[in-house]
Amino acid sequence: PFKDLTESSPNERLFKLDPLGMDAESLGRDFQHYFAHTLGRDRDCRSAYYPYKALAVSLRDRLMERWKRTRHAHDQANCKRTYYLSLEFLMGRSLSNALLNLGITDEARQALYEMGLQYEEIESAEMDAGLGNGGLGRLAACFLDSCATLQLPVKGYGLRYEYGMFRQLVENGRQVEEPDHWLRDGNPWELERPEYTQRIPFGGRTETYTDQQGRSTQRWVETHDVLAVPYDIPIPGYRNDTINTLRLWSATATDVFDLGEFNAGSYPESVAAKNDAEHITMVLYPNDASENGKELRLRQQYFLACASIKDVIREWQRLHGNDFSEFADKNCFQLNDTHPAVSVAELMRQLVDLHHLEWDQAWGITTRTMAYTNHTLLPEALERWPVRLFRTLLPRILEIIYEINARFLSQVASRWPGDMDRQRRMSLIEEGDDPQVRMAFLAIVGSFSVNGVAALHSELLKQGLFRDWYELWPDKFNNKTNGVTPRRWLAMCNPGLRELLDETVGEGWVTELGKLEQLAPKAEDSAFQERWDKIKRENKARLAQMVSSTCRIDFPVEFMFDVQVKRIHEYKRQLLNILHVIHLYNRIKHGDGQVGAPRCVLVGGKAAPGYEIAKLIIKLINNVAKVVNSDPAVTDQLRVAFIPDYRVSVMEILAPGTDLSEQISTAGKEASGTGNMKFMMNGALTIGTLDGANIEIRERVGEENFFLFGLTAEEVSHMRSHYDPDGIIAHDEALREVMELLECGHFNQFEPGIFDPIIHGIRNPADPWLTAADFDSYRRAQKQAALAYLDRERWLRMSILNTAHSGHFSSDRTIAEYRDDIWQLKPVEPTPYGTW
Ligand code: GL9
Repeated sequence: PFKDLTESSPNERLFKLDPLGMDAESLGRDFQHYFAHTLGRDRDCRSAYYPYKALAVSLRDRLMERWKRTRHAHDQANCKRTYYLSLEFLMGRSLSNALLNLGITDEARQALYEMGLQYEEIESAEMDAGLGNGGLGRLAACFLDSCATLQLPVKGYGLRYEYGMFRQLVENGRQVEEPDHWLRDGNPWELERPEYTQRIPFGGRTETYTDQQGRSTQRWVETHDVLAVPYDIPIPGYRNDTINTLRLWSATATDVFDLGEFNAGSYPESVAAKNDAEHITMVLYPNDASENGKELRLRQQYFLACASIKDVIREWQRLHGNDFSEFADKNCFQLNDTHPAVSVAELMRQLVDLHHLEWDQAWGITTRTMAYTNHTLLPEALERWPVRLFRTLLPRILEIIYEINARFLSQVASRWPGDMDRQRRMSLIEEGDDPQVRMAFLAIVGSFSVNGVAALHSELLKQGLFRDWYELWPDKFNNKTNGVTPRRWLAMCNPGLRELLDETVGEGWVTELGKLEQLAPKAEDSAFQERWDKIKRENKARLAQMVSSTCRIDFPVEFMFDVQVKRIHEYKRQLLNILHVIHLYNRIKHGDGQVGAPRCVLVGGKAAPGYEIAKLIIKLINNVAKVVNSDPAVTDQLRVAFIPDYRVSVMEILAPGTDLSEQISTAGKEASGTGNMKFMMNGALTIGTLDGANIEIRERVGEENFFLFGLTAEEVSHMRSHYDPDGIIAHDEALREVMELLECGHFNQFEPGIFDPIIHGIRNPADPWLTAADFDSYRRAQKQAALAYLDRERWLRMSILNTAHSGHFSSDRTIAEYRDDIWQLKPVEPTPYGTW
């Protein structure tokens, strides 16, 4: 639809922009222009949204030229590139992050101040981009920040969901979900790129035909195509002029003209088909760690894989024509869990069917290009898709998976002749009444690298879930312990601490977090402790302000702030936390003064809408909170709140104001955790099990600065056969009293029996989460923490040491490992101004 300009000579001035001013004055000028002229607002504007938008667009202008120079540099360098394929990118807000990374936070504040506007208010007018469920999606966002900061040619590929993670309301103590129509008022951070639209096939059938060279080949025909339109989001590096790209695909119908002709005489049906197409990117699936075989979800996965690979190959052909011989040396796809694993078969399809490579050459390219990250050990989270679904939705992909499987199984047969059980175990197809495609196995055969996300997790993968595969290909397996970006999770969210760190160790810590080690000698310095304490109290006051306005509960800053925020899931054991709260309540009621420091317990997180027991745990937390907070005999020792709608922007206030971080999953279940790292960086102490990255956190900070409790992963797996919760409860007075309160209906006086499923779960010998088994050890560790908190100097020293030793958990370290061990990437500087 666009006129081809290549014959005319374009006006160079159109393509060479002058650098825009980064000072308060030029920012203010642009702000006023957008506010008054583009958005058409004036002094009567009551909403913070328009000032937000005016500032966002002024900033976007300043990103744009750097963005183009980064793209140009990547083209010129003809360098190797990585594509991070993920169904989730939990970006949160962009404004403060862009200001921080461009280095103009103070200038923007100044410009607004001069117009009588308050930065904080404007910043909070931005909606969170909640295109993810939890840790896995937020990890993808942290990784993009680190890739841009390390100037690596890495592009994110994801979906532009019209509705992100649902908004959580709490009504009568229960979770209520509301759709999150985050794009309703527009999104100033995205740039639509209709010129790079791709066509995605679904349905139809396959047939054999003879090509021009006389070869018999398969083709996929009579497909119902959907269009994928890309929207680009700029990802600024930290003060280095690099702007990388997150490309999100949006589904639209092929034009109505086509539809009308195809479905002549059935206009309403054609319009319905248009709707069907657009449903693909309508909504994020809100399931944490468990899939339910919904066709729409498989459509989303294939849509992402097909569009992204076509986009990469289009770019490849623009630079290299039809020569794919160096494709694998120049491209790498990192699969964020099995969600995009269909990419293995799709890359094969495009190479063989669309670009006419031989199978063996295409397989060589695929298996040198794909890398897979596993994020969970929970067996129920392992994706399997019914073969029948593939047959109707993606018939050509199913044939390719069968072919990959046949060739793979013959490899297994020659390595272990006659071992039929192993062939059955390792087959990509799980046989049965309703045969299934095992997506994790497809990811492993198709990849040259398979990694877990913490040391323990990577070990358990090799010994358990992927044991057979580790025996076959030991060199594929590796560990990449997760990390979080110190830009958002320290410099941006904790400005008070940032200043102190700048002054103490120099500003370099923001990109070299290891420099925080220089804080360690200061941990004993009482003047330094005073300053540390003052900053923490200010952050606690900010946290308390939020709790007060959203929950109507007062959190006194002298109390210990004890926080557990994450998805609500049985393995994460929010239940263990609340049992301990009941225990404290019981002790205080009985006049036991020795509970240590007074504390405020805060819990937050969303439950998957269909996960009934998780939703009931939310109800229990709220009911316990109500009883505790309304009892004047305990409120000077204990307060409890459930914070609704936990999300990235809420964590930005919680992490800096937390004293004690709850990381209490059943050992062997939490692959890594990343919230644990955000709290540690901000000087919280951890109470935790030997699970996921907790183990590495404790190793770094030292056992004396970490409150450890609970069974080990090994003990957990041995406990299985002889677990006797009733026996444990009978012999543990504290737990017995807690259970009595729960069982007599103390927290549900007017709702008899509602917590029975929770009570039965705790008393069930088959309880996989072993809540009763860890209670006593947890209670003791909590007591240690509460006593330690009373010793101000000791606590402050431990707090400082937590920040000091958190350098390892920067996602810059994680990404440097991916870069060196998996991606083999070199950094690229953006092309300087005025040279192209
Ligand atoms: C998760 C793991 O459960 C976490 O332990 C891990 O830190 C992250 C990132 O590697 O991945 N896997 C997973 O499915 N989720 C994780 O958080 N779930 C969600 O993102 C909701």
